[in-house]
Amino acid sequence: REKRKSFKEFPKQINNRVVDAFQSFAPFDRAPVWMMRQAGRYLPEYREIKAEMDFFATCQNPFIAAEITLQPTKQFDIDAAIIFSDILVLPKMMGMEITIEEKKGPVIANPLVTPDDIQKLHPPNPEHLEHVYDALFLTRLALQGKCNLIGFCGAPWTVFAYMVEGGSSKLFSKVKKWLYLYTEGSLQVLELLAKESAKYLINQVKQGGAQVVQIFDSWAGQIPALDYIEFIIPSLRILFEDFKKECPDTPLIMFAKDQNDKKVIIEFLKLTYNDKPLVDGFQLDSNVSDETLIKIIEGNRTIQGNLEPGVLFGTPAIIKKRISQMIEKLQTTRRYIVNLAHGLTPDHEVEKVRLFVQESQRQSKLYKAK
Ligand code: 1CP
Repeated sequence: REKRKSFKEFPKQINNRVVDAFQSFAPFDRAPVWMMRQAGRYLPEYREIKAEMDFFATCQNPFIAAEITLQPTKQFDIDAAIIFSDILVLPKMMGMEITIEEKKGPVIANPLVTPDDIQKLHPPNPEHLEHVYDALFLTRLALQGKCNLIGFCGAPWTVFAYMVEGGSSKLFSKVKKWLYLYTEGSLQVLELLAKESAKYLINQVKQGGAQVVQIFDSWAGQIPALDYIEFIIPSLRILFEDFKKECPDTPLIMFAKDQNDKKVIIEFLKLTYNDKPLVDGFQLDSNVSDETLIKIIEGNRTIQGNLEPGVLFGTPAIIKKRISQMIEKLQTTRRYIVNLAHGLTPDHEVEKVRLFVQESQRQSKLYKAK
């Protein structure tokens, strides 16, 4: 940590494809490729580490977190590493008692039940997040410029949903009750999370060396576009603006899963600071309409996505066909990053994932040459 704080310069960037995908003038041989949840239980080398350690313990040990982050970069020729951590690390440091359980996923012992519980929340002690910046720093050094490094956080709405539901949910009825009944309290928590998330991302960039950041709003699609625009985008705006004031040149990717309605995208496109976009790119799920794509391309923003991860359970023939269709559709812009529509899961096979990476690169090159 001492070394990190007095550090001056990272290794020269050899492969900058992901960052370049945010600039139309950068040279282009093929689209970059990385995958959400590329570090995780489908990798035997991850399971080996996890067999002996609790999930948050792996996140909190910078050396282990960096090692897990690097695992997929050793398996595949990918263009980005995403730091191994979780969207629940931040609320854990703000007073929520969170554990990750084997079959259940996240479990929160003290969820927010009524607005009186908001008092339980406090800004994180900055010391308690330093391990994330340490892990990023170690990863960035170890990558030696061979690919870009991505930092991330959960979006306020998705993190709030876990804080209220107490874990994973099917109905999201508790958080919906909060939003429509305790609206004022909900907006207060969303704003607090937005401000703390911005600081967290700024530190990931300035202290850890993250080169791009992504915001995961995995449960964005649980409410209609109207409510997302009225209640959720204002807190996201605070997050984006606070971040861009400090890191104007770091690309920001928004993932509002199942919320790619054209109306929502237009709201995101309108958000600017000093005449520069606040959202530089959109991670898209597989249900995106042509209208939405056109808006993003006209707005000169980057597209990331969007192969349904289930396709990778299929035969090589269907995997190749769906990749080809995705590239024909999305690589019409130079600002394109190949990814899945959502994360890899423990049942994915390493060889199919390898086929996805190799085939995407091959077809992207061919398409470009056309
Ligand atoms: O490789 C990577 O992508 C980096 C690591 C990463 C990321 C980006 C992890 C590790 N989690 C996340 C983000 C995250 N965490 C999201 C947003 C992305 C998404 O929608 O998938 C969400 C919703 C979570 C919450 C969470 N944490 C879940 C999902 C539960 C649910 O409600 O469906 C789970 C299972 C966790 C624990 C977790 N985080 C990461 C891993 C590898 C795991 C599994 C732990 C294990 O059993 O090994």
